[in-house]
Amino acid sequence: MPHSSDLQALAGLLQIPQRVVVLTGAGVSHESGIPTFRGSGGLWRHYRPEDLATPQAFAREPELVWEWYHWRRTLIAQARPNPAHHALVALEARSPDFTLLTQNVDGLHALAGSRRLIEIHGSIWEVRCTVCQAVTVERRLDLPPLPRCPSCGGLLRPNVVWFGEALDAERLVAASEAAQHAQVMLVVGTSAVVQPAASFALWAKRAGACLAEFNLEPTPLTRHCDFAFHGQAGELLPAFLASLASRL
Ligand code: BV8
Ligand code: ZN
Repeated sequence: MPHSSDLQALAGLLQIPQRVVVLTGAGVSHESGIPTFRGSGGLWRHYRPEDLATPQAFAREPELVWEWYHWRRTLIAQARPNPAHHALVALEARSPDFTLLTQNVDGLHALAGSRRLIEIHGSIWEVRCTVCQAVTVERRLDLPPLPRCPSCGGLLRPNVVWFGEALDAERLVAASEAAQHAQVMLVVGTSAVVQPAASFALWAKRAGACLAEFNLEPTPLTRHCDFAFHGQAGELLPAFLASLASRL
């Protein structure tokens, strides 16, 4: 479908309060210095996320998978929210009915101040015991190569959703509910290949939402969008908020 790249027109839509849902991916953290999963300069050595972010990889080589997460945790610990994260906090502040769905596990949306936030793939700052299932926040960067549960000695894993694993049922229901009731849905910095996250945008569209993509490059979602803005989220989103403010 032909889509508009008229930021003013999209801003016009939000003059009356709407149910706004935003779906973000790794692209929104890219300008904070965190590599994306599939873009150029991809995530780590010659591995694909689908090779490492799986229960099978963890069962086979827990040291390698933890080495990847130790590397990412150290990188993310030095990262700060960028203008894209801050623009989404400002959008939440002016939207009475707002939900931010993120595929990112880096915690930067929460750090920026987003509150109506669902981290659908979990958090790199939480660990879960593979034996007693205890979940704890763990921010230390000097963990042993294979961290152990303090209460039962079981092997700890990052408390994130790996490929082949189901999303947390509560979060999945909340996310799909929000998507299906959205009147405007923004999709920011995602290649829209990972499921079921990418489908949230299609469910919103099918339920009548206006769909707007903010991404560096076209994605499989672009053709379903009413608006598509191609560029850096850290520039596009503040410009979008500025056009909203100029209409007050
Ligand atoms: C499940 C957490 C079933 C770990 C991640 C159809 C239906 C259901 C499932 C499937 C299906 N088809 C395939 C599947 C299986 C699989 C899947 O989706 N595979 C893909 C590869 C095809 N899905 C699953 O396994 C999911 N589970 O379905 O379970 C089930 C049900 C019941 C019982 C048992 C099982 C679980 C998927 C979750 C996987 N976990 N992460 C971790 O992070 O360590 S996914 C991983 O990819 C990250 O979370 C990441 O966020 C996510 C998506 O990637 P993106 O965020 O989009 O990042 P990417 O690099 O790809 O793209 C960045 C984009 O930003 C690019 O377009 C780039 O151009 C743009 N960009 C870059 N810089 C900027 C920018 N844009 C703007 N500004 C910039 N500056
Ligand atoms: Zn335990």
